[in-house]
Amino acid sequence: AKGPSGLDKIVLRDPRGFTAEVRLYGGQVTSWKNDHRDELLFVSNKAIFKSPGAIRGGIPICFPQFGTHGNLEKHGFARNRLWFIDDNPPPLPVNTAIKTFADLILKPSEEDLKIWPHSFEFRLRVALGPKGDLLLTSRIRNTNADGRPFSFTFAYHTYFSVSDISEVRIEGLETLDYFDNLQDKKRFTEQGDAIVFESEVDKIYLDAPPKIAIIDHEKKRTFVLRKDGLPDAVVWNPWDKKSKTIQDFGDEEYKQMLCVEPAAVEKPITLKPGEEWKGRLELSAVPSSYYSGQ
Ligand code: TA6
Repeated sequence: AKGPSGLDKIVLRDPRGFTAEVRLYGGQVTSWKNDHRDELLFVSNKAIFKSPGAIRGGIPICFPQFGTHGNLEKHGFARNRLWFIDDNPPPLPVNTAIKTFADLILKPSEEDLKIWPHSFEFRLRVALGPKGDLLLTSRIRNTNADGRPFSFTFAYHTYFSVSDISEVRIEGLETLDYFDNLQDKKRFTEQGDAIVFESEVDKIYLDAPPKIAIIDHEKKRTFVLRKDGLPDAVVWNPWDKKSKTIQDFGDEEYKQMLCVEPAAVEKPITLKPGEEWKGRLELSAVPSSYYSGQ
């Protein structure tokens, strides 16, 4: 799936060897590697990188609808559209340490307007931070000419690469309320300590804190997620049975992945014409010994 420029992806490189790759198809980050060339995001061996489906892995963008919370196709249409590169993006703030970034834009086609009758401009900035952090900023603007507001739900459906799902725990979500997709989207309160995995999980944690950690004991690696503008956090692992029903996903791959997805689901975002919403995600991967938990 190539854009008009003939490109299918942009590769960002920082001087210390971190890299990130973002595809025009879906505006989707499909690789983020540290200075040892370790892949930090999960992408399925069965992933298909072209229309009509979404790419199984990396960071699909769910917009203008998360999941089945509305009557659009599941997770909205942004993840299976061709975005374009902004060759002349607005500059970075003056005193930022970021040097490497790319801006992708999605605007609705005539066909999209039939599905979701709202004019918008979605600008996704993907950047590598000074320590190799992966920074995603989404700016969504209502460009309706006739004064109509619109509402949407959203998620960065992030697939992390982990050594073994049984050796992983999440910190930051304990004691929160969540909707459980496996139990008719009913509301519960998390009772345990840190979140660990021994069966299928599909939950939307509500009003999650701005910082969440994924601790991979076997790899001795901790992912730190920082989010802004995105109150909720979805956690998903399909486990063995569900995996077999997903065509573009290997039967055993659930062991090597975990989705933790900063999102705005419970309370949709509403924008009046001319208004803009901003949702940010910052990811860093650090040796667990550096992570103090604070
Ligand atoms: O974010 C979790 C979820 O909504 C799950 O319900 C699960 O189905 C997953 O997303 C993947 O959805 P997809 O449409 O990409 O197969």
